[in-house]
Amino acid sequence: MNILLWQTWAFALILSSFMASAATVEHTFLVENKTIKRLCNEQVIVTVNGLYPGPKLEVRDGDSVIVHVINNSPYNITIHWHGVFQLYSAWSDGPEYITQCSIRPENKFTYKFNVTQQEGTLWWHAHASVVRATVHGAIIIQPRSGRFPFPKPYKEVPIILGDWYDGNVEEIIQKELETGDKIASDAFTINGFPGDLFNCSKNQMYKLKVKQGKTYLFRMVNAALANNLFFKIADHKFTVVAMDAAYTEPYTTDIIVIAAGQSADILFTADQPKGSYYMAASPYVVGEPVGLFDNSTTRAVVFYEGYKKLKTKHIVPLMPALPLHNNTPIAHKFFSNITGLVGGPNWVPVPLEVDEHMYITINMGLVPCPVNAKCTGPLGQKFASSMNNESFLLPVGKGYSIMEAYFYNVSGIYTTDFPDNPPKFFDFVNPKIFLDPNVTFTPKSTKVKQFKYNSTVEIVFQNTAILNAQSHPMHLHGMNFHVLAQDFGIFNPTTDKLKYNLVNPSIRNTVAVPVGGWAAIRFRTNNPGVWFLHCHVDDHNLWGLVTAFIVENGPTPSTSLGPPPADLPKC
Ligand SMILES: *[C@@H]1O[C@H](CO)[C@@H](O)[C@H](O)[C@H]1NC(C)=O
Ligand SMILES: *[C@@H]1O[C@H](CO)[C@@H](O)[C@H](O)[C@H]1NC(C)=O
Ligand SMILES: *[C@@H]1O[C@H](CO)[C@@H](O)[C@H](O)[C@H]1NC(C)=O
Ligand SMILES: *[C@@H]1O[C@H](CO)[C@@H](O)[C@H](O)[C@H]1NC(C)=O
Ligand SMILES: *[C@@H]1O[C@H](CO)[C@@H](O)[C@H](O)[C@H]1NC(C)=O
Ligand SMILES: *[C@@H]1O[C@H](CO)[C@@H](O)[C@H](O)[C@H]1NC(C)=O
Ligand SMILES: *[C@@H]1O[C@H](CO)[C@@H](O)[C@H](O)[C@H]1NC(C)=O
Ligand SMILES: *[C@@H]1O[C@H](CO)[C@@H](O)[C@H](O)[C@H]1NC(C)=O
Ligand SMILES: *[C@@H]1O[C@H](CO)[C@@H](O)[C@H](O)[C@H]1NC(C)=O
Ligand SMILES: *[C@@H]1O[C@H](CO)[C@@H](O)[C@H](O)[C@H]1NC(C)=O
Ligand SMILES: [Cu+2]
Repeated sequence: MNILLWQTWAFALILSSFMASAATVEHTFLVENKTIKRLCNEQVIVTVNGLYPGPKLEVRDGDSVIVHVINNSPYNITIHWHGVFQLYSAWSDGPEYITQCSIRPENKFTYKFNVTQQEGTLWWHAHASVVRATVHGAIIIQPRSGRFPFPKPYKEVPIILGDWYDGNVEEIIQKELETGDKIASDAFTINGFPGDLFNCSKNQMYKLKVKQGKTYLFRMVNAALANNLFFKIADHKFTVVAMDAAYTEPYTTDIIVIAAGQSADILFTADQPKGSYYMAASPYVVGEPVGLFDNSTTRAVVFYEGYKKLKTKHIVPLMPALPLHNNTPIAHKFFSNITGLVGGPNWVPVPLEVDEHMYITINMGLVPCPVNAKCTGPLGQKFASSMNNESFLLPVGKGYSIMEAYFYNVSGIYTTDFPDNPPKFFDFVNPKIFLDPNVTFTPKSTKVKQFKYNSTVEIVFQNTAILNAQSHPMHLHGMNFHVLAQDFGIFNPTTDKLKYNLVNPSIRNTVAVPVGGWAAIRFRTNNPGVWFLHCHVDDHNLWGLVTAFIVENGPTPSTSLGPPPADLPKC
């Protein structure tokens, strides 16, 4: 072997052993007030380390993560690591009243977890009230090998989509909960900026400078509180390579549809003539009248290096044509066309034997306005939402989170009788049930479902048309699932099971259940703990469209949940 080759080989060896060893990534998240100006007003918002969007957390698969969260904000907060499995570390998952009580102002808590067999883009966000509106950021998990299952991109670019409320978002949502009504955001944002379609925002626009011919990897997150979004760049195409940090068969498209809570890894090649092009996002919403949702468009600019030299005149970027807000065929095509990368890194085959079947209806609905209160929701009542007609009540003021109550055998916090089926069957998707008083009112409860360790669970989520048919992005903590099929109408077990893709379905943590339709998912309960299941549209979540899955311990100490960390906040 000649000396040069040998050196190269030795260097490669050192590099690969360096690559293979797991590291500890440690950060401090200081949660604090910060005054920033968006639209035409200054607002005090809550940030992590003064940043909006928050700092990106970059790790490699296999790393240990330690994040010291110091709460100097005026609100109770927790942080959730959205999509991170939290294998055997459920105490670090974060949802308030589910796995922990919140970190009160002037208190702190240290989250500790390992990243295990995941690659791609996820995100972190506050998981108490609606603090996440401004407290969120990307989690980027690099492959431990340093190799992607696609050509190495020239650069990686976080694209965080969000929404903005022209006021104090906590107060706005509190008001919404009191009056029982719904309040829409005032703008969407790309990397924190609403863009030049808004007053006072001409200079508040994200700009991405690209080199012609190069390929960029977009680390995209939909962090908006309440909306699914369409995303386009004029004259360009994308190749989706992962969703929710699970690799997909490369999928080429000129539009991205990203539901609230979802994340995506997207290749973007600057293959057009040197110029400037808008990137833009607008809502995908069905079944809601304008006023109840934000129908605005946010935009940013992709600017080719060297373009200014060619053209000295005022530059007007090309604008992509976005679909109308209710274009369901585009959303359905995108979601149903994505398939998993069989045999790729961390691919998991679909479990074929099912132990537990659940059929879960997703309902909007009402609860009665409290006596002496004035409610401005439909029929003068309050909005509520439910699954199988159980509208979830967090165990506020009871002294324990659900997981602490489970771990310490404390009774009176929750019950384990969340139903496997809806209490009554009717024409779920018929628009005539819009305000049918027989079915619109829903009871409140704190019902969860308990599973044996390592059960295979199949859930069919069924959207209904009560109060209006919408697309709900359902998010499960702690475990990814395969999306077997999704379609419109009422799920028919005989005919619709034939549509299941058991070969290469996409693996996700959040599924957008089609409007007036259903989605079937399957997963294995391989992670002991208490796992939140909820709609990622925050008002639906706060109105009760949530439950939790308790996964029992496995047979050995190493497959069991340990005791809570000593610094876990007390209620
Ligand atoms: C943060 O801002 C809120 C809302 O403006 C205010 O009520 C609170 O006093 C501020 N807290 C701190 C610690 O600055
Ligand atoms: C992370 O993995 C290491 C090595 O397997 C283990 O010792 C440690 O307890 C794990 N940490 C957490 C928080 O699960
Ligand atoms: C911008 O300001 C003008 C004048 O105050 C107002 O008429 C218009 O509605 C505003 N546009 C937006 C998008 O807020
Ligand atoms: C939403 O805005 C678009 C223009 O951006 C408009 O064409 C459409 O009619 C609006 N939708 C509604 C329901 O007003
Ligand atoms: C992609 O979507 C279109 C339109 O919904 C559908 O006709 C086609 O079968 C889908 N392809 C795949 C591979 O799912
Ligand atoms: C809770 O109850 C289970 C089953 O009865 C028991 O194994 C466990 O030790 C109890 N845990 C505590 C903390 O008392
Ligand atoms: C509600 O009750 C009325 C009267 O009993 C009945 O006609 C109607 O079909 C019921 N609606 C549903 C959705 O069950
Ligand atoms: C939900 O429960 C309430 C109270 O029992 C009942 O009136 C209503 O019909 C149920 N709704 C549905 C959708 O099952
Ligand atoms: C989980 O169940 C599957 C299928 O029954 C089995 O192959 C696997 O070994 C089990 N895993 C554990 C950790 O028990
Ligand atoms: C903050 O948390 C504490 C303890 O859980 C609770 O007593 C208090 O009501 C919470 N505050 C708010 C505003 O939710
Ligand atoms: Cu929802």
